[in-house]
Amino acid sequence: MAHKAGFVNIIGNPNVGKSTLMNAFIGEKLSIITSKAQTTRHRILGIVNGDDFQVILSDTPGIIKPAYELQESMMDFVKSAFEDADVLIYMVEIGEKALKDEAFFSKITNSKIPVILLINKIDKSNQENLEEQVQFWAEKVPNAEIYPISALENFNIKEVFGRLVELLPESPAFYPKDQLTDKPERFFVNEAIREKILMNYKKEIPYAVEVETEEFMEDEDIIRIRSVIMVERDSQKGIIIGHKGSALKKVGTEARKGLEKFFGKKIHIELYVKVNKNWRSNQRQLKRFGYNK
Ligand code: GDP
Ligand code: K
Ligand code: MG
Repeated sequence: MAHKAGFVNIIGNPNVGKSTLMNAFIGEKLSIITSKAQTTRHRILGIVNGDDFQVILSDTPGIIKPAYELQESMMDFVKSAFEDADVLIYMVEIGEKALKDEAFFSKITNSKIPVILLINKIDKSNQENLEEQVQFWAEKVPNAEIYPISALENFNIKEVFGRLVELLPESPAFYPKDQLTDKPERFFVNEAIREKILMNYKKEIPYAVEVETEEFMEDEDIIRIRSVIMVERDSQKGIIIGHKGSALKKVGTEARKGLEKFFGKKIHIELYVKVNKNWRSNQRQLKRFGYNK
């Protein structure tokens, strides 16, 4: 059989389950997942390799109306997902209504590349409800093939993946067959820490945080990591650290456990907090953190 390879881009509203789907396809936790919108900030490639295929998936931030510069570059990642895809996955969740952003929505309905529309979280729905949803989306996006799935419970994931491979063009692989992602190890460290920050602090705090890993030293049986948690204001620094350092310590412990699973090695992690005034609105800082092309 001829070799197939190509790019599959996943787009959709915040929190519909895009990152969960990407991880389900890959079988690894590449993308961080929380119940909060804007958990995913970058475009992350996940590569699934087989003897006769290479599927390059990209997980993107959810579709939002940008309110500050960080969000603008997050939306650039989403827009670029239309440009280089062989297949587009448009993900919605059960009960969702069509996008309010007409211009963006028409990009999907007028797409020249094949669109697979996934209705996710069907574990939360009944049959009648589901049939209604399929009907609704079939009318809204007539150019799409529709599949109900549960990314969380791995329902219909294999079937959808098989269809993706069918839709890809004949092509040699784009990446070495043992490569899982385009992002460096430090990126996953930053993300693991940011995930714990999203889970441990309320309101605006997680959105004001960026993580930078200054040291990543891998020995035979341990990885030594030092990372800085950047916030926008002094008041946020105190909140992150918490009473006698307890909050920061909790983040460190939880991130360490996640990273030990991810890397399959013992981890030593050192965290500290720094104020980087208004980094979210500063072009130079955003560039430094990898948000600008
Ligand atoms: P994203 O913002 O689109 O990347 O969504 P995430 O993958 O971060 O998931 C958002 C939330 O939805 C998380 O709490 C997930 O556990 C949850 N979720 C994702 N897929 C499913 C699913 O199939 N069923 C249910 N019940 N929850 C899901
Ligand atoms: K999320
Ligand atoms: Mg996500």
